[in-house]
Amino acid sequence: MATFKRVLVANRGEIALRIIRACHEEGLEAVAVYSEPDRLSPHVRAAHIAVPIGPAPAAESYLNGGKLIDTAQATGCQAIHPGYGFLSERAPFAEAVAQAGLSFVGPPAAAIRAMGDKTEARRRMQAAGVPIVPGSTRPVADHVQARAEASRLGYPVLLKAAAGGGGKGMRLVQQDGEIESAFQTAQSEAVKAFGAGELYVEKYLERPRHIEIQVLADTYGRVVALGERECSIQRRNQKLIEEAPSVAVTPALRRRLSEAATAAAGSVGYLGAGTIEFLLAPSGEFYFLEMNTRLQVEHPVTELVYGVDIVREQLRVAQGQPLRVHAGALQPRGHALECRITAEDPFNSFLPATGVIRYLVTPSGPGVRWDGGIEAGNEVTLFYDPLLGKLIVWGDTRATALQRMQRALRELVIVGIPSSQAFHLRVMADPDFQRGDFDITYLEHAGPRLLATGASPEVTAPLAVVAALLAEQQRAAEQSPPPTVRPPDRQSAWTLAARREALDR
Ligand code: MV4
Repeated sequence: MATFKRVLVANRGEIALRIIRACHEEGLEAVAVYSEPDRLSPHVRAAHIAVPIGPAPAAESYLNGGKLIDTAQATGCQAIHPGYGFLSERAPFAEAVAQAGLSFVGPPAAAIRAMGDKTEARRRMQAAGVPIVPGSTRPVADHVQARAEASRLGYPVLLKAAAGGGGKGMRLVQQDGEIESAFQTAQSEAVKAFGAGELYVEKYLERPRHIEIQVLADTYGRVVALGERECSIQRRNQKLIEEAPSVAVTPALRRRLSEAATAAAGSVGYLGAGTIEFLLAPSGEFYFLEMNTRLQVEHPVTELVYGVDIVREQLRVAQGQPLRVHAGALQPRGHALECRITAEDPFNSFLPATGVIRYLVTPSGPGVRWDGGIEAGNEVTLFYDPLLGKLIVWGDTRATALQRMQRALRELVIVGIPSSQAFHLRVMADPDFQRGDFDITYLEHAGPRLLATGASPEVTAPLAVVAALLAEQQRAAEQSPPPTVRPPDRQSAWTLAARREALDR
C-alpha cells in the first residue's frame, strides 16, 4: 500500500483543523475545502492548499462527493479524510473514492454498510457473541408483527428505524393500544428521514448509561480497544459532555466491554478508528446499540487518557502501516472531560444562535486543550452544526479534572453570540454530576433546575466585556483591518507558489 504525500480533508470547522494538524505531524500536506461562508475559517489557512467548493448549503459543498473527489485529484492528493458527519458514513462515497484511485481514510465500504443497516448489525453482533438489546433481528412487516414482537418482549418497547441511528425515527410504546399509531408515525418519519421505512422492535431499557468503546484496527489483523467514554450527558440525542474513564466502569467491566467491542469490529472486517456504542443498564448488564464507523467528536478524551493520537493512527492505517499502539500499555491514566461549546442559548431552550464572533479568548494552561474551528471575525450560520469548539481537560483524578474544567470555562470569552458555556459551568458545579450519579435522563431532569436562575454574570463577567470593548475601540482607532487573513479566492499559480514557499522556509 502506497504512502501519502497529500490528503484532502473533506470537512470544516474544528474537525477539519484537527485533521490538518494530524496530517502535518505525520509529515503530510493537507488540502482544505471550504464553502463560501467558511472562507475566513482557520482550517482554510492551516492547510497547504485551500479550494472553494461551493455555496453554503452542504448539499452543494461538503456533501458534493463528486466535487470533492475531483478536487482531490486536481490537487494531487492520494487520500480523502471525511471527518465526521457529511460523507463520513456513506458507503457509496467510500466506494467512489476507491474507484477514483484514492484512499478513503476510514473503514471499508462493506463495514459502513453492514453497520448502517441496524438489523443487519444486530444479526452480525449476535453471531459474534456480542450482547444485543432483546428484540427483533429483522424488520417487522407491519403493526401486527410489531405487536406480536412487543408482547413477546413485554412493554415498554422502542420502535426503531432499520436505516436509522442516532435516535431519529425512534418511538417509545408503553402499551398494546398505542402500537398501531406509533408504527405508522415511526414509519413515515423513517421514510422522510432515511428514505426507507423498515422498523424493528427493541425492549426499552430504563435509565441506562451510554457507554462507548473506541477501537482501532489495522491491516495486520490487530484490533485494539482504547477503553470507554461516558456519553450519558446529552440532550435530544446531542451529546454535551463526555468523559473518560466512566465512574460506572470497573476494570473487570472494561475488559468485558473491550472484548465485545473488538469482537464487533473484527466481525465486520473493520479498519481504522471506530466506536461501539453500548447501553449499560443499572443492573450492570450491557448491550450493543450501534457502531459509529467514523472518527467521533469526542475522540479527544480517549486520546488524553490513553496517550494515543487517534487521527494519526487513522492516517497510518490508511497507508498500510501498523498501529503504533502497544497492547501492554493500554491502561487509562488520569481523567479527561470534554464540554462541547455550541452556539446555542441555554437560557432560551438551546435555540441555535447566529452572528459574528466579535471577540474570542480560548482557555489554555496546564492540562487544557481547545479544539476549535472559529476565530474572531467568523460568522456562525444555521447551515452547519452549532459546534464552536471543544474544551477538553485532563487531570490526575476526576476531581482535579472537574476543577480544571471550571477554571478553563471561566477563561473562555466569547463575545458576539450566546453559547452553551454558562450551562457547562452549572453542570460542573452540580452535586449529582460531581458524584457521577447520572444516566441518559440526567439533563431532562437536572436541566430545568440548573437553568432556574436564568442568565447570570458568571461568564459575561464585567472584565470580559471591558476587554472586548477595548479591543473594538483600539481596532477602530487604528483603522486596522480585522484580525483575519483573506484566503485565496482562486487557486492561481502565484497563490500556490507562495504557500509552498512559506512552508519551505
Ligand atoms: C435505546 C434506549 C433505551 N432502550 N434503546 C437513542 C439514540 C440511539 N442511538 C438509540 N437511543 C436509545 N436507544 C433501547 N432499547 C435509549 C436510547 C436513548 C439514548 C441512548 C444513548 C444516549 C442518549 C439517549 C437518550 C435517549 C434515548
